[in-house]
Amino acid sequence: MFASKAFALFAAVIASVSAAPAGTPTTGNDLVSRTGWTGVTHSVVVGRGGLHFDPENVVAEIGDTIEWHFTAANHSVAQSDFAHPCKPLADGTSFFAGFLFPTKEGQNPNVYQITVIDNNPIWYYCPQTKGNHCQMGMVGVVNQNFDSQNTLSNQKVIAAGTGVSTVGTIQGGKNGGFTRANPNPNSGF
Ligand SMILES: *[C@@H]1O[C@H](CO)[C@@H](O)[C@H](O)[C@H]1NC(C)=O
Ligand SMILES: [Cu+2]
Repeated sequence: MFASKAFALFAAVIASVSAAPAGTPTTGNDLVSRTGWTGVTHSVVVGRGGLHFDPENVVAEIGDTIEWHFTAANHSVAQSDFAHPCKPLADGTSFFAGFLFPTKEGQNPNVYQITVIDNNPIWYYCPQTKGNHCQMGMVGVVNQNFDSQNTLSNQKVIAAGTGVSTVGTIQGGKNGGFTRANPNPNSGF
């Protein structure tokens, strides 16, 4: 029952992703004009060192860009919240990069970017279900609240006990995420 529901979600995701071809900015540019663009980009390398985001903890200002570079395997990036890792946000506003970055070696020619629109922590995960990447600790955060118990190590404990990962159906979400050709090939390396 659960598995077929997850499959239906994946089918919906694939349909929505193909409607927004790789390299086509969608809502990202609108967000930049609304938040004010700082010109600062934080690169995160996906899959370096195994099931890991590197760095997995980023501190960013409003208007900064977070840019994920995908190395070998078939990873993605999706937004969750601290209490519910490996799942999209309940209100449907998560970003999800899609499974558009399968890579045999080196890094994928495309990156995925979001814009930081407020000071709230942004928790995210790799939703790859083959190998349970999120449950294995493939989670990351932007602007963690360092004064709270919501730490990355606690997030990994909750993720380890979470059932099969699911994803939302939109690529951009409230952070205006979009896929584009890699503008900074060596950034993060
Ligand atoms: C990547 O992973 C997704 C989700 O598991 C899967 O649907 C897709 O077929 C995979 N792509 C490749 C090229 O292996
Ligand atoms: Cu992964």
